[in-house]
Amino acid sequence: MDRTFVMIKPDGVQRGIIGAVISRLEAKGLKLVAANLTMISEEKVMEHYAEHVAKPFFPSLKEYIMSGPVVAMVWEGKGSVAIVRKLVGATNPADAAPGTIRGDMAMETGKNVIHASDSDESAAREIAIHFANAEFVAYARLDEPALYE
Ligand code: YYY
Ligand code: MG
Repeated sequence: MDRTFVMIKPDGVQRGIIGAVISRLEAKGLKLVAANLTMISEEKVMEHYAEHVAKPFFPSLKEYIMSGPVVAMVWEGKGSVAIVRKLVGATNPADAAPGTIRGDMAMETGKNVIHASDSDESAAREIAIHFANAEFVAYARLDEPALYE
């Protein structure tokens, strides 16, 4: 089954909306298969945001991501990468559509609540940065037969 990496960023944790964000992914029908409340190390931030390290916003992005705990998660479901990106919405919350997490719960790009992998390749790469195989839990959701055709 397709997997995607999702992270509730420090602003989401500090604002007490962990549950609200997770509820949206659960309600969609996605299955949580790994989760970790953690402080992200500098090494992991550099790896995770490798594509952005040379960009002008990277120093502030790094400081923000390391400013408090994050909730790192892996969510499973058919087409989960594209589905979660849609649920998350545009990078700039001011442009994100109503009904999306960023559209409904955030104000500015630098504090946009949530990260989600942008492709299957990114998902595999990011999952490997943040989780070891032993951290995954295999189980069936009781509603799976009602979710899939
Ligand atoms: O994948 P997504 O999170 O929607 O956006 P990216 O373009 O990959 O940027 C990652 C992250 O960097 C973004 O969520 C906020 C931050 N950022 C920023 O602070 N300022 C920018 N101009 C662009 C991105
Ligand atoms: Mg991105």
